Amino acid sequence: WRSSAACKPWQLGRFLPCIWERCQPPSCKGINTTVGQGQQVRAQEKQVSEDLEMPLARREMETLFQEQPETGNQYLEDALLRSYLKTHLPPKVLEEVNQDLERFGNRLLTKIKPLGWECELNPPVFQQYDAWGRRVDQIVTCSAWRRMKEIAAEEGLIAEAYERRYSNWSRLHQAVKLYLFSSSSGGFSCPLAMTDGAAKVIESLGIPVSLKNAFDHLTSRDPKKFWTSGQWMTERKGGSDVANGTETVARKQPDGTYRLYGFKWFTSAADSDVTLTLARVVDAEGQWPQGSSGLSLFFLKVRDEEGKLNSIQVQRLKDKLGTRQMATAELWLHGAKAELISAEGRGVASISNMLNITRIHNVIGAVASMRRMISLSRDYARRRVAFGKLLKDHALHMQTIARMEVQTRGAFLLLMEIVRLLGLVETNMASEQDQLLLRLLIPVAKLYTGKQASAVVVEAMESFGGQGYMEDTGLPVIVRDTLVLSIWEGTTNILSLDVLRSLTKSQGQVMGVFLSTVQKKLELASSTAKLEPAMERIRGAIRSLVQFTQAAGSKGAATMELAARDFSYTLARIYAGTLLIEHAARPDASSTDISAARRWCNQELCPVATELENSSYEAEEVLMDSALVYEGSPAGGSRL
Ligand code: UCC
Repeated sequence: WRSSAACKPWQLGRFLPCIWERCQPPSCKGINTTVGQGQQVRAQEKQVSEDLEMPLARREMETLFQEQPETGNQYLEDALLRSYLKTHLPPKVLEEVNQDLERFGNRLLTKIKPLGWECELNPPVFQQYDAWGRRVDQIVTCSAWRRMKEIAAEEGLIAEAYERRYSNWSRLHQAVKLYLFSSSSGGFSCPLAMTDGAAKVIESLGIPVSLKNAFDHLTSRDPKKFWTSGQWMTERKGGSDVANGTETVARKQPDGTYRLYGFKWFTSAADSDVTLTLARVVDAEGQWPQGSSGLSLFFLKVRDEEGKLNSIQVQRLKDKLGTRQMATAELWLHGAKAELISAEGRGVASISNMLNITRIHNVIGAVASMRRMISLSRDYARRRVAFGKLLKDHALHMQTIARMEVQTRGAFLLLMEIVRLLGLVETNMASEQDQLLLRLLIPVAKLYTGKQASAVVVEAMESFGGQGYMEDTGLPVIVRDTLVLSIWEGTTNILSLDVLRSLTKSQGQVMGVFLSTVQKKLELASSTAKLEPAMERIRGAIRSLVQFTQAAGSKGAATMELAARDFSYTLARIYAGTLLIEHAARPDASSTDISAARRWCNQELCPVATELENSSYEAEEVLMDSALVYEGSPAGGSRL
């Protein structure tokens, strides 16, 4: 290692690989050194560092290390969250919730975040056979994952919503805790989403006697008692068209229970204790009904009292792009014992109660990942110097982060609005309008925030330069885990069609409620002059939206289906803009609140009207869509 003519790699770039090998200090080659050798090596290293022949590049490396971005107590650092709670919560509730969240923020920082990283480093492993050849189908999870389950119970991450100690604000309190938990949870947010959904289904059934025990476990604060639930919907034919894709059948048993036979292709958090799933009940002739009205909802325990699987075999774990901390499996049901919990043929309608909850959790995950990336990005900008100054002093860099911030603020307020409404519904304080609005806003928010989050986290990753692309920074994990949000729990198009379903089901009433709610919120904000330009843009978008609905109404269902995505985006942008205006009209609003509202409203608020004007929903354009897609494809000729 002594500097010598033969050992100066920087002068011998061409021969670097072989010479560099010879020049490594012994310890670098994995050879242990004795104490004496160690001293010698240190002296030699000193000499090297003083070597005036050391090239500039090498010397600079000594100071090139970047400072790691860090965040503190997430709750204390989230200005929008705190101002929202201060504005909406009654003082007594605010005092207690504030204390709880500050404490939880500290626990997240010091205890939970490291566990989340451990979950990432130790993904679940599938052990199919034991050492003696017996089939065991064990999904082995790490201790940090199991600890997350205990923490979820201790923190009441499900219980909080069902105990209702803060009446209609309990749901919001729970959602805020889940929002803070999400990015540190090591993927444990996923089983919590489904657990919440299962508890909701059971509660909406009136907590039947047979499910009372399960409900108590799912909503328990006792780590020893707490259960998580899965949601087994997706089969081999796909996850969107549940009505035609479900092949699992249910055979009634003499004791009134059922045995399920089928193959579940995509079961998230397969280590859960219980699950809800769909199947077709076999009749006396051995036939089973097809389509949506042939589906019924079942509850089952994954294992029996002795820990043996309930006639279930695990085929394999899924090899996913992200959410690798969480076991997603393919499962064979070979007569799994289950309880029918919906009316026969009402499976989809019943499981919708679960879907609406898990879709809200999806929104929570989307907003949380945007917030996390921006927090890291803004901290990094305070530390990293480039072109002679800190990143935060580069106006273009700040503009980029500020644009992400505005997106995140709009998404956050959408989330708060939904959980506020849900809290009212769950405590029988909601009007019929509130219920309709909630039904509409859940798919709107799910589809819109899923897309926003994907865009924001990728943009935020770029703000770290090459470091953002490095696995060991943890940033790619956030990106990967976020990308699933626009896919699971219903893709963007499926959710857009669900928006239309809510319109049809209510015979258009949801639109009336949407428009009148926006109008009311704007009226309340009208005294704030600085918000007038933003309000005028919302009013203009509403006029265009009304014109669109009138025009589309005369064109029929096919046009509406083609416009579904643009229509849903329009609703999301108008409603989030209105919420930002409402928040900025508070007496103690800041200039940044006003700016966020103004900037949000400066984007195109009614894309569906623009696309209608562009004739995008006309028959010729539909043909052209296919022509564009299939040009040059061997299938093109036959398709066109
Ligand atoms: O399982 C998965 C991954 C789990 C991971 C969860 C973690 C997430 C948390 C993230 C945290 C970070 S992914 C698999 C998820 N699968 C889906 O989301 C399914 C997607 N497909 C759909 O949503 C479809 O639109 C279906 C299945 C709902 C379509 O089924 P149908 O049978 O064709 O629909 P119908 O016939 O229109 O509706 C049947 C009934 C109707 O009620 P009735 O009969 O009274 O008129 C509908 O109004 O169901 C009602 N319904 C709803 N009601 C349908 N959807 C809803 C809804 N969203 N809300 C209320």
